[in-house]
Amino acid sequence: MTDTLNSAQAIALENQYGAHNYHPLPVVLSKGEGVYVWDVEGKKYYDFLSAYSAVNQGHCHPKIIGALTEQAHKLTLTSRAFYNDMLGKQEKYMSELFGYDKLLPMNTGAEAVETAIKLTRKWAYEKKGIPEKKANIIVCENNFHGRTTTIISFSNDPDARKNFGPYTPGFIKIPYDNIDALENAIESNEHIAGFLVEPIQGEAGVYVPTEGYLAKAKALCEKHHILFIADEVQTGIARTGKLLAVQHENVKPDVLIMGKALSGGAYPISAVMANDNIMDVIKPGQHGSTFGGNPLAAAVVMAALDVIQEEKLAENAQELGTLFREEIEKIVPKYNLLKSVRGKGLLNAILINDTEDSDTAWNICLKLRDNGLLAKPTHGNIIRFAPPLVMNKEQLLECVSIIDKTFSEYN
Ligand code: IF1
Repeated sequence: MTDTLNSAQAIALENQYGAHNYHPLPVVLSKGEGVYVWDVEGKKYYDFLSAYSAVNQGHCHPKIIGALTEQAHKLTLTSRAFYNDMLGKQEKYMSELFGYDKLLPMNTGAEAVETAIKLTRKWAYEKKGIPEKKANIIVCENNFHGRTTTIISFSNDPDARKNFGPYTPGFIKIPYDNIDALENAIESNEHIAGFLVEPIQGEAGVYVPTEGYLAKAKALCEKHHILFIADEVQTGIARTGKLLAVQHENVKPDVLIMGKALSGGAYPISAVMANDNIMDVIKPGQHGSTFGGNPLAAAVVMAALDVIQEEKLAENAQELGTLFREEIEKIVPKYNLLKSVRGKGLLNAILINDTEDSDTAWNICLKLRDNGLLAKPTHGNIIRFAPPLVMNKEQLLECVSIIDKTFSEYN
């Protein structure tokens, strides 16, 4: 079926033939370029979601697409049963850029989180001396780390976990951004192997922790010989104004998890990085995946990381993020519905003056769509705003005026 569909036809096909595991905003996109996307009727929008921070480099970045297409004509997949000429280059590139001895390449963010959990447990048994099957990993309430059965086992989101049991044991939940809670959990539980944390809780509603939280948490982990595991799948790759969000506090995780914008949205790529003393517990045949470490991903990720550095996207995110929050703060007093704005770099959220289970944020996103800006609520009263990091000042100010106009029309 290659004939062009209109929006209604495309939506009808998905409703009939697709699992209903999403409730998308009613817009059908067919083209993307930089900060813009177009629907099948040709209407142009600003993309203020960036596929949940996977398209940091902008839609269809020519350098990334060029690398993808060039490699696609050569060799796309060999499996790891053999070597390929691209993976070593990617591993060296990322080892030097992020400052770790080793990279374990995977495909999705959840796969990388699962990999980090397996790595931490194995390290705990073989290096820390925790009795087998007794390792505990501390996680935070309102976390989002993916949707596999083990990961949702430590979620407290009923939608993410209900009726998917039985659940994987070995996780201890504590409140986010609470150092005392972390210290208490470490001191009142035995066999702690790691602490898995999002430097900013994205899905929970862009919760930026108190300045110093990550550094204090890392220090506690060091003191108690516990691995500090940073999930930078959403906050990484320049999104918050630094290459990694943990760098705002000069924290070096023991285990670093990345995904999404590692590829600029052109290909599923994720990664776990650690130094040899941790990564060497994984021996041949103990972990992997069919596509993990494929040459096509390697070509894409090196181009995507080049773009981040060449176009100084972290610096741009830092500058435009500050401008965005300043400009939104100016319009907050105008609207009862507009409670506040928070975030770091170009990972921001607007809090709506309504309840979490209301549909106000959704309805506002429908109006934003009509006014040419695409965003999605994370909860009934929180709208995440995360444009591609290639946005310029004029475009950002135009988006602020679209948001202002939308709230003025909403009643
Ligand atoms: C969905 C949320 C965001 C992530 C962090 C790991 C993963 C994610 C911090 C897993 C993925 C995605 C998943 C996607 C929507 C989106 C999302 F709303 F689900 F929670 F961004 F906030 N760690 N987040 O944010 O990576 O396996 O998806 O590649 O599932 O609806 P993945």
